[in-house]
Amino acid sequence: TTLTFGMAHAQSPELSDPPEIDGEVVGDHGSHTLRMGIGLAESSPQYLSSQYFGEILEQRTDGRISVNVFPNSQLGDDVQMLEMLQTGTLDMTYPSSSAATGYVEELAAFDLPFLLPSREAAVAVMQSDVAQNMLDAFEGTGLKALAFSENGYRQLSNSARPITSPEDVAGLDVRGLSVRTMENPVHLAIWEALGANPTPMAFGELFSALEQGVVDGQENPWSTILTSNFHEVQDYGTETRHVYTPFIMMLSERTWDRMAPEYQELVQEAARQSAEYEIQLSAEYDDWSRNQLAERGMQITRLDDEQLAAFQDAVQPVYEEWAPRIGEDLIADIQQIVEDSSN
Ligand code: TF8
Repeated sequence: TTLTFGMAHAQSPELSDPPEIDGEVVGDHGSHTLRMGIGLAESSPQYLSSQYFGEILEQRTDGRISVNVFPNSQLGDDVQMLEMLQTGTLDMTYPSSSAATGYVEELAAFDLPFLLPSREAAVAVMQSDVAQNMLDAFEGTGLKALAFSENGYRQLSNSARPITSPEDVAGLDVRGLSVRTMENPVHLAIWEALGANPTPMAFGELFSALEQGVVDGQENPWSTILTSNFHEVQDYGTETRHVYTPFIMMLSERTWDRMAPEYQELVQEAARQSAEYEIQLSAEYDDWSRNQLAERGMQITRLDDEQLAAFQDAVQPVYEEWAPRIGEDLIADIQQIVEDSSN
């Protein structure tokens, strides 16, 4: 055995093994090598479940379909990679739903703050007909949307000061926090409502922007903050849980159209199975990541009910502006699913 010194921290939590792959090997319909670009690092649930997706396809086609996963935004960012899928220069990607609202506007419902109060509620919504309709609505965009999974609850990190209230974000006698957001109008509205100075930016540029102080902070799930090493350049974290962001596994429609129907069915099934696994991994990562970040020196604030309510009140204008545009009926349907899921 080799003893590794200086390994003060575990690299990942106790993670569930991927579910066993079963099912027959399907018939020979030729070979496909699928290139898949993702935003996050090799240690992320996004990467681990993408690898699992590839294993399912390899096993069930005797290696005729294989998947090469390119992590760390090395092929581009969510928005860029979606465009690459449209033109057929990339086969697959795994963006946040927030990056795809330009194709299917209804997806912006997921960007509304404090809409999904629990992971159970979020999963119920992602498995509902409402969500399936959103995936189906990609028809004709050049993108085949395969399955929803979990990016997760977004939390605020920054390098300037501990944040416990919207006033801390806005800054009374100091300047407001500059916060990097995704390139999504609802997220911009959220951070404007909180008094921040929001700056939309591609995820791939974020680490160096934080490092160089181009922005003070950003917001992402604890697991992303950890696996992207943001704690090296961000001293403070606040558990705001202000938005639950889904991921969507995406395939280029051009690639899809080149596949035999039996392969298409298999790809769809493998996407669902790996999405389920990703949600499980993401849940296992979440609290563990917050504790790891604390151990690595990030000062983490958990908000009590009153403090959380102050954030919820401050973002009410986002609903007033955006609910009519996204669709009141759609939002009501989602709220109904949330309510049913807690009974
Ligand atoms: C963001 C998103 C991203 C993911 C990933 C890069 O902040 O949360 O972390 O979509 O693909 O841009």
